[in-house]
Order: sequence, then C-alpha cells, then structure tokens
Amino acid sequence: MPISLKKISLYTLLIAVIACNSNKKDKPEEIKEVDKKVSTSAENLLHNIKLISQKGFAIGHQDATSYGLGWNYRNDTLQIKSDIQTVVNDFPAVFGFDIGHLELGNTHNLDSVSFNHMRTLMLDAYKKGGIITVSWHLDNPTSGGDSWDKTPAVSDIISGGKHHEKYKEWVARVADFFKSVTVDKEPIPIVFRPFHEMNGGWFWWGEGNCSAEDYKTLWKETVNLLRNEHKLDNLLYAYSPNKLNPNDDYLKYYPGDEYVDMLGIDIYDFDNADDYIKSLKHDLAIVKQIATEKQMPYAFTETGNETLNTPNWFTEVLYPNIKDTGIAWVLFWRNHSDTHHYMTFKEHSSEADFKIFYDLPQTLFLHNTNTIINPQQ
Ligand code: BMA
Repeated sequence: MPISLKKISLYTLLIAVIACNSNKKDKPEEIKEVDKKVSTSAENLLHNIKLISQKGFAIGHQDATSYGLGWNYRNDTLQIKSDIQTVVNDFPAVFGFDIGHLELGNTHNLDSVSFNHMRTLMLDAYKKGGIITVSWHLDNPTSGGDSWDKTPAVSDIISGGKHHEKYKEWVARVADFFKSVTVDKEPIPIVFRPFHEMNGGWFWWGEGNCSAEDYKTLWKETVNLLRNEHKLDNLLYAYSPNKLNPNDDYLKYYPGDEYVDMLGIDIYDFDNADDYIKSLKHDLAIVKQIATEKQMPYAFTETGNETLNTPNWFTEVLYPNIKDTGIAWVLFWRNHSDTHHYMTFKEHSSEADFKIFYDLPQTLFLHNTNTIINPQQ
C-alpha cells in the first residue's frame, strides 16, 4: 500500500517492522527523518537491507537464475536453478537483472533474456526472500547505438531536449514492466540502479560524454517520472559509480538525497589483485563514510574476476578485504560463457574455494537472509 511517510509514523512503522520481522539480537538504529513516498514493502526492504549489513553481506549474482554455463531458457523449459546452486546447493540472496532494450519495446533484453521469464524469475526470487536489483543498459537514444555508443545524448533527452518525448516513452515502458511484477496486485520492491558507472567514460551517460549537471537532471527527471507520473512507489534508487580514479569525487554526479536510497560502487579485478585490493580498501571506505553521513545502506554493486583465474580468489582476494566493511551485499557479474563469467559453477577450478567462501561467517546466501527478508510482512 502506498503511504506518505511522516516522521512520527515512520518511526512507529519501523519499530513494528523490527518487532515482527527481525532477529531479536538487532537493535533499531537511529531512524532517518525522510519524507519520500515509498510502499510499505519498499520501506521494509530498505530496513532489511540495513539489518543484513549488520550481520554480514548478502551474496548477489547478476542473471543468477536466467542462465548459466551450459544452460539457458531459450531451449530449456523454465525451472529455477543457478550456477551457485550447482556448487553449494543454495541460491544467492540478491538477484541482479538488466532491463536494457525494454525501452525499445523488445520482448528480450540485450542479453537475450525474455522479459516474461525475467518477471517470473523476479517473483520467484522475491517470494523466497531474495532482493531484486535492476540495472539498465539502455540504448543510445540519439544515435540508436548501444549503451557503449558515446554519442552525446543526455542533453537531448532531458526537458527541452529534442528526444525528450521519446525518452518519456522509454521510461513509460520501464514503468509498465515494473508495474507488472506484482504479488497480490502490488508491485514488488526493487532496487533500481540506473545510469551506473557514470564516472567511467564508456557509457553515453558517463564522464566526458555529458555534463555532471545534465546527468543529475536526467536522474531526477527519471525518478520524478517513475514516482509521480507513473505512481511507482516500490522502487529504491541506488547510485553506483565505478572504481574511483585518483581525482574522482564520489559525489560528482550525485543527484541528491531525495533521489537516492542507497549507495554503491562497481570495482572489478582485471587480473591484478594488488590493484583491486587497493581500490577495495580505498573506495569502500569512502562509500562507507558518505553513506554513514547520509544514514543510507551501501553495497558493492558489481564485482568479479573474469573467468576466475586467480587461485582462491573468493577467500583470499575478496573476502578479507570486504569483511567488516559494512556493505549490505556484493554482486558478482553474469555467467555468460567460457570466456565471460564471474561466478563459480560445477567443475570450475574455483569450486572448492567457493565452498569455503560459502561457509565463512559473513557470507549470507538465500537461506541466511530469508529469515530477515520476509515479503509477507
Ligand atoms: C556487460 C557485459 C555485456 C552485457 C552487459 C549487460 O558488462 O556483460 O556482455 O551485455 O553487461 O548485461
């Protein structure tokens, strides 16, 4: 149910949620006074994300149930599985999806996942207590190229731009999809993470291809369209730059607290563990500091070591450097092929290491988090 969260009622609500939906050990943290309109389930999700971060960090995987090494639903019938499950007989707790090409009205996303399947997989994950997070590799609205086509486009799609109306139609298609993912007629809560890695120069919405001011305008207008015009109150918004370069200001593109619910960062290990660890330590500390000031949860929104060539990468490179950082989750990128995968799978050389990772105290899989996240509340 949509509610307007006033200060007093928010506090009352959260106390009620904590009382009936959390581990007894947890203490309510200081409640931020907010006046954003979100659904009760989205408010619960935000709260539960904070609870998770107090216990450890949830394990996320992009397209975890959409396909994996040696299987997909183009030929197979829909049957819920994931590469993680083949190794540890459990699911990730955070399920990443990408809605690129939804804006075009296509039936499948840019990675050939059918949006009908995606809806089913989102609902299945949510009902099991999983967290759904969505990125958006949308096409370039000016050139018609893909997300990586750097033709300047942001100024064309904000108010006053020549493609503003077209962009509004794109957002309307996104809204229609989010509205269609429902339980008891209510759209399920989703962490939406649009226009990510903007401080990198590879996307048309990124550094060098648009101004920071135009980027912020695009973000705000997108949120306003979803919230106000399309009346979507089930979305939480995550802001996630890429690994910080030496002179990067994490907040350069930040659109403001009214438009963001949680913070994140994407950092990959390009077969250089020392460099990766340096970034993890430096960047996660910055995200933590800013998030703490803003009283927002934060996550390691994308990571991975492509093909997992580094021995014991999960337990020796990643875990020691993300434990105790306060992240709510770490999301590994997709398992697409022999040469493009970031998660273990049956008979991969990382299997034994991942089993140890699974048992470490702070790694939370679905069976751990589903006692915290209860969508029925
Ligand atoms: C990128 C790559 C691409 C993919 C895109 C969206 O990082 O994995 O192959 O199309 O993400 O999922």
